[in-house]
Amino acid sequence: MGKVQLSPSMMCADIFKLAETVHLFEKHNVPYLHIDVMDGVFVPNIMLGTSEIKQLREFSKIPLDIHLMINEPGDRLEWFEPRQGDYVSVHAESTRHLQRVLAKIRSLGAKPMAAINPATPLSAIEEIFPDIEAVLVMCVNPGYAGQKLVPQTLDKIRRLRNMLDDSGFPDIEIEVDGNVTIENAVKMRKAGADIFVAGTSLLFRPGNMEDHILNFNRELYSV
Ligand code: S6P
Ligand code: MG
Repeated sequence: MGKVQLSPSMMCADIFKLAETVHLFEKHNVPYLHIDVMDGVFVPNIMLGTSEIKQLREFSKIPLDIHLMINEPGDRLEWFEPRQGDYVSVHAESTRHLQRVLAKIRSLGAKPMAAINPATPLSAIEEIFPDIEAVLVMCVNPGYAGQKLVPQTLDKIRRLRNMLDDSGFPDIEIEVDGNVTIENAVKMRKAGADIFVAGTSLLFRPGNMEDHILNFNRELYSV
């Protein structure tokens, strides 16, 4: 298992406080900014696009964790100008040629990640372990913030961690996305998660964001 890493979900951020929010993430060495890209077709919502990504890149050096919830992502990868240090995740359900799209992400210089919805079995990705650096386990159905954990995804994280370790890929990281509260994050960590997408359940909940970061660090680093 790798180290605990936070990836704040920027679609949950208050756009009027964006600068101070990103500065706070820099102060606390947050390793990624999670960028949800939704096309209104693969998921029933439309979210962050190329101009937000460009502006964030100009403002901060924090690598991006670009979560593509769009149909046929392979045709549009260049739009997001993937960089070294970034993660780009594509859904196994969104393309007929998952391996080709993952290989293209690598050829563009970023780290490929395969994403799976709660209903998608682990067998959908077991053949492409050599092509990825991480798996994104969706713990809610993608499309919206503020949803409740699909409970069986906890055991799925555990089975995935075992499958990765047993098949010789112990360095592949597991990212979890959806309803990552402190309480759920502790369970997800025990199951084998490394990267935690922090939305309205964690950093963007009411209260002081810096306290939420410190509290997460305190609770998670001791698990
Ligand atoms: C959902 C998206 C996520 C959300 C995040 C929100 O489709 O992929 O990244 O932004 O899950 O977090 P929360 O805590 O509101 O569920
Ligand atoms: Mg996401």
